[in-house]
Amino acid sequence: MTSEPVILSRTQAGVRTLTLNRPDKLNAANDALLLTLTGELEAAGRDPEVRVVVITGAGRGFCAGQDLGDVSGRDMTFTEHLNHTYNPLIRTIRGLDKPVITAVNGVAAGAGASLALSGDIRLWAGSASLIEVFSNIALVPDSGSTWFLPRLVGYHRAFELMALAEKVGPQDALRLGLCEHVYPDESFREEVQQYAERLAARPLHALGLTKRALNAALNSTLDQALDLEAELQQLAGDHWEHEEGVTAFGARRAPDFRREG
Ligand code: T3D
Repeated sequence: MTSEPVILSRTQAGVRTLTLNRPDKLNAANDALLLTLTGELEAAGRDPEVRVVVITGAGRGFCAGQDLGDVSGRDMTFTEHLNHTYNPLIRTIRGLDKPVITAVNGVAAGAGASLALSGDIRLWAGSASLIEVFSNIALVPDSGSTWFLPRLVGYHRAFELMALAEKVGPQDALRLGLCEHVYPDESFREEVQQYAERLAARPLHALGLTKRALNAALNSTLDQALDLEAELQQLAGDHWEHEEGVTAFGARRAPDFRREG
């Protein structure tokens, strides 16, 4: 008997789409899903064909967090489990030197909410929602939610969302800065692909350095940020992409950042 893969992978026009594929459970995460997703992200990072990664969910959910059916009888402590599964996943997303889009097609709950927030760009469908559901089962928000959410909405709003586990819908998510765009359900997957292709045409090396600088700046002083910008600007300025951008500007044509330098 062959079972369905927990992660579906497809590449189109430089965009690798990784789809969480446990739709009957709203893509609740088991270890196989988490470890496979991390491995797929690492592989996408190494693959020169891939310029942008999209993470989305099959069916009506994005990710309902930890599969609660998988917890009892586990031979790991919570700490060990987080360090083995969720934490490497979130670190891989933030550390990848390619843009990662989280395409939130439906409910994102618990660690699924953290995953939804972890993308460089967060695109939501009209029926998407986010719930910091952890307190419903008397757990602490994990997988980065305590880091992402207060930076987006401030301490007090973050605490309230976590304490009351209230559902945030797309309009509130836009207002609060939890997502960049909301698209209708019917055209969501096409809109995500179009957006990702737009991003894929941008200078990949420079975007990777930009991501590195922004991630570092979230935890640095202005002086440290200025120093890192100066260092990374040298790497960007020495790269063929920069020459292509300047040449294209002078020639009054669109730059071609997809060609190999
Ligand atoms: O290392 C560690 O273990 C610690 C890490 C923790 C990380 C976490 O993520 S803790 C939080 C775990 N997640 C939850 O507590 C969420 C539980 N689910 C819900 O609260 C609700 O399902 C939703 C709000 C997400 C969606 O509600 P609704 O009404 O749209 O759907 P539903 O009917 O509740 O769920 C549909 C099916 O998915 C249902 O199965 P059934 O009855 O049709 O066979 C339901 O049991 C299943 N499902 C949903 N979430 C989970 C799940 N099955 C297993 N685990 C889930 N998390």
